[in-house]
Amino acid sequence: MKDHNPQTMGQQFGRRSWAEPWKIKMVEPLRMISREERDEALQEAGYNTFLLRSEDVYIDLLTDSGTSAMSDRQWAGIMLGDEAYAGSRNFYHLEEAVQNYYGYRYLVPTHQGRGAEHLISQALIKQGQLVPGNMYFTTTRLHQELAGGTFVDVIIAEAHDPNSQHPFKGNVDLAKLEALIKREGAENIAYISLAGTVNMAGGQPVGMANLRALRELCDRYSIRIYLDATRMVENAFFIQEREKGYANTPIAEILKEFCSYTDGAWMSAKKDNLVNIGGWLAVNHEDVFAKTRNMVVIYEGLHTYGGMAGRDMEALAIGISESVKDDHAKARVGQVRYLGELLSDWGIPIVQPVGGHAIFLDARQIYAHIPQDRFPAQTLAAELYLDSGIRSMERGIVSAGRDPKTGDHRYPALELVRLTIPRRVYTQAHMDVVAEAVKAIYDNREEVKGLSMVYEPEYLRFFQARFEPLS
Ligand code: PM9
Repeated sequence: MKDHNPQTMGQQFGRRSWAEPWKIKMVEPLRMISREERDEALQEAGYNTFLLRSEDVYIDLLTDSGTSAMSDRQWAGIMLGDEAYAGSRNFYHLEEAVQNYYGYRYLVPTHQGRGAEHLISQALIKQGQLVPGNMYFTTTRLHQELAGGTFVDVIIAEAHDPNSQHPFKGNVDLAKLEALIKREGAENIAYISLAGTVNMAGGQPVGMANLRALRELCDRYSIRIYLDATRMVENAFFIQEREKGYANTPIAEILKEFCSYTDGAWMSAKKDNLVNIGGWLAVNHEDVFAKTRNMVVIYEGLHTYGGMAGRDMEALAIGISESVKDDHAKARVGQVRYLGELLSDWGIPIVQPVGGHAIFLDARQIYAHIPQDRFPAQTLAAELYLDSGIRSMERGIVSAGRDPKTGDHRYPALELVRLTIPRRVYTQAHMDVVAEAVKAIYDNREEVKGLSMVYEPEYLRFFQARFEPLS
């Protein structure tokens, strides 16, 4: 049995205990509706947690995207919005923050991450090219496909194994990548699509040594590396914790060094950067900047706001500076880990090691009797809501979608439910309530039969698909 004494648990962070480096100034009431009402809400939502009304949710662990609590400084920044159409001073603050903390030369603001994914994919991918990367992400891969590319997974094999304890499961398999380059030719590779703390693998980090070796390999073949920096601060935390030589390096420095080995990054600022809306693309090459800066005016807005209000950009600039602080990152990952350790101590199968932003329940193991095309993870997310009002997200066969060439379901090795922890929002007591609810579902696992899909949209089906329970 592991130790859940907060005092001793904290010792892993080098002091007696960890605690959030903030106190609460404003609260929002939570509401728990009855089981009958939850049953009705779930039916209305077609057993898809994305289709629930948030008012019907008690603890919302759907996502850490846009769900952070902003600080008093960020809210003060909102009042300093310069809402000029062009040249808002808040844009220049944001540009400075990205240059200072991520180190890239040029900035193109976007309304959120997928806006930036759209620009970089359209700018860099030629029809028929391959885009190797460390595991797919839903919106990222779709934009790469819509631009004419094909994503190729070159993550290490351990990433597909929920029980592997590899400290850097987000690493690229360099031998696999080099074999692909040799087979297909470097000219047929658009760029490397590298993600920090790989979302679909369970929030698993990439090591600095792996990235340095990747850079060296890519330099030999003149291939560029673009980074999905969405949760890169959390990746930097894991490097500080696990990689030799970084224990005394501040997270901000690790982040900047990591980015320095890449040619640019896209960002969903709704995660690490602690805002409710926003995104950006930042690059080092002037030609890529010129192209994407021109495209942004077609799809997002003028190049000095890219779909954000001036006030959003100010809150984002401040959020970036707060997000890279060591205390913040330790408390953020510490809370996720607290929940993970409670669940693993009760024998509930989760992806190991616990990642940066979420606990991933292993639905394949929990519902071993439900075949993957009866959507075990979707079923588990629905059951958890029904039991406790807790909202989570499917990250398995539904999220993986269909192969655009064959039209068949993609069958990912990982069939997971994500309990995603918003930043600076819930307390340790909420985590206890969540753990107890998951335990109740786990104890009842034999009773559950699975779902059938009765409506399937063409793109990113997990957002809007509808299901019915199998009897
Ligand atoms: N991620 C998440 O809940 C939002 C909803 S699911 C599409 O995890 C990465 C690694 C993400 C991500 C969004 C995006 C897209 C890019 N990369 O949602 O458009 O996790 O801001 O960012 C979600 P936007």
